[in-house]
Amino acid sequence: MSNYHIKHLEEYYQVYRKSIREPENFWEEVAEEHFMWRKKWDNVLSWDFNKPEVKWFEGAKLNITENCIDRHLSTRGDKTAILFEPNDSSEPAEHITYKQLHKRVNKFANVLKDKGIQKGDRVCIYLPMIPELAISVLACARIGAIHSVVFAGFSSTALATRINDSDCKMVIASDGSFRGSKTIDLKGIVDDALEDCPGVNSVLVAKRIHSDIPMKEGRDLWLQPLLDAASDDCKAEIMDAEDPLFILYTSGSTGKPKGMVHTTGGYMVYTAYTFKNVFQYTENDVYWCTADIGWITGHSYIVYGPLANGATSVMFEGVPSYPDFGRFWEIVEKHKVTQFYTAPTAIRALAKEGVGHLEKYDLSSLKVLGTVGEPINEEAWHWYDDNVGKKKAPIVDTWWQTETGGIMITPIPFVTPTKPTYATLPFIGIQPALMDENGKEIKGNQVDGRLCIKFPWPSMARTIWGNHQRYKETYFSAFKDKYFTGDGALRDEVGYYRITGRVDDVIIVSGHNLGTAPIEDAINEHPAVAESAIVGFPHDIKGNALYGYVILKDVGETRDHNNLRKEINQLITEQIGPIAKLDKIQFTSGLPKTRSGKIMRRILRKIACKETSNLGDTSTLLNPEVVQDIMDNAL
Ligand code: 7RM
Repeated sequence: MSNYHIKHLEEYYQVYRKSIREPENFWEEVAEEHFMWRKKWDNVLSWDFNKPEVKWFEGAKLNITENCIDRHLSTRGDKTAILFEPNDSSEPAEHITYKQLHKRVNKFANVLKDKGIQKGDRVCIYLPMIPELAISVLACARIGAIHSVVFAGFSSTALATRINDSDCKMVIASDGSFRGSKTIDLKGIVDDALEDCPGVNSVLVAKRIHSDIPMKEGRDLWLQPLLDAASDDCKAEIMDAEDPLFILYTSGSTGKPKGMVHTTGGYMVYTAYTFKNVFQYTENDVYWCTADIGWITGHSYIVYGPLANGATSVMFEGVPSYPDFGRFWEIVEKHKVTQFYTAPTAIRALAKEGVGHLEKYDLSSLKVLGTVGEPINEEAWHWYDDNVGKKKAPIVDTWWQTETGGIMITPIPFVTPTKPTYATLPFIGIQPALMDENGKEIKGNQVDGRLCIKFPWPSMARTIWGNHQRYKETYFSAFKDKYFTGDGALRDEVGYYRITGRVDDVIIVSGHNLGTAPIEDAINEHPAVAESAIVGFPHDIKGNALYGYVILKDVGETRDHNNLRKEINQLITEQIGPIAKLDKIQFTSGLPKTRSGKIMRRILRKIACKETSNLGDTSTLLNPEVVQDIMDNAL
């Protein structure tokens, strides 16, 4: 029996059982049969969630780019690997074949080497969704450099924090980017960030918008002439399975962003295996994930997972609304897209525009639809199913995290019967558990609790860069011997899971995970602000929007409140990015606090959500009188 491609529900249960009973044998077989190793492992798995330490395929040697590129050259050399669709629909799409990708990655890798980048060095990539982004990621992997991609919508302050945290030597950027009708001065943002980054000694700049930008002598270099001069032959660095492949930052509820570290062998095996099954990918399919490579979804399911399977992966530079809300469907028709993977926030935004845009295009190529990033509400699920998939393309609601590296709970299309708003069943090898507040596992069905994972899977993050203690505290301390996801979930009568959202303070706005702490930090920098707290409240399109409670320093502050609101949002834009702007700002005289001084966000959340009939236990409040005041003045 081939375990690699699951085609029936019976087979799913059979393979799932095997993956739980004999995880090592199971993953060893998958790894052995479907990948290219320079040397096989000495040991499949060793683990200890208490330390915590997890190692998969220890002792094995490989290079992930040989698996994603070289091994396809003889069979798929002229097949499109990356299909680049530009922001402007009148600019032609670019089909990059596996052979061309091989050459371009090798050239880029040689440029990196020539500029002094060595195995283990960190390279920050701050690029829009242009081919150079995927190519630079792979070029780093080719030479064993650790890439740290920072989403090119982050501000200079956010970029600088990430560059410094992982001590990046180099930044790869572009002169600017196109986003719909706008152009963005990315290089200017990089220049600002680098004022505070003494460790960066070179910046490679790709030309995208052809703007006349300042280049700093001795630091900044145009990329293209270097690529032109470089050899297209670069031997792949042989890596250990547990060598770091990349760092990707994710924001938490407190403190600075966490640099999640993913390693090479297990990440490759799991992203490739999930990609094949969750999208039922077959040889002539054209797969499109609309995420940005700046997020984990792009790393795992635009670059590594698809390329490891020799797939054609679409990379779209633009936005769903430009030149109009038909753009996604135009692209589906033009490239005959077979699998389409997007986020609930995009689905809601498209649904709001009606079906007129859809009707203009032929979507009959679509076989599988995917969603990821936040819980999908029932209305959006049905809109997607009825109008995009015409009830013929199953929806895979895929639950996973930056930390998990790959998809964890999901239907397998044509295999698992779907159910609106349910991510359904654990993927092969995944052992979920629901826990109660006392740390006991809740068995049986029709229950809800905190979602944990009981056993390691190959693509789990191994640590937080530079802070293993925080890794332990954040993920392995709430529940003994379990990985805690931070999400709540319920399990229905047949064992299907529905993810109900974060139980901590991360708020997901338009699919972006925003920690409350850094946003509050930005607000508090305003000279008139004393203190602030932000919470999420439901929003039709964004899923959640941000509501800020702000205490002004001077009670008699006479300045116009609307001006203050603008200034606060301006500060947030500068420090974090426009995505974190507040939709509502309420000025208040106090915040509900516990005796130990912690803000009771639960109460603020209820007020923001207009659910004030039952505020829950307020007995630990230091200042109950402010609650009524906040309710009376709620927006
Ligand atoms: C892939 C990604 C992770 C958080 C996660 C959840 C939420 C993601 C779903 C979902 C309900 C889903 N990585 N989440 N997918 N909630 N249903 N299908 O999004 O690190 O950026 O976010 O996103 O809360 O913990 S992430």
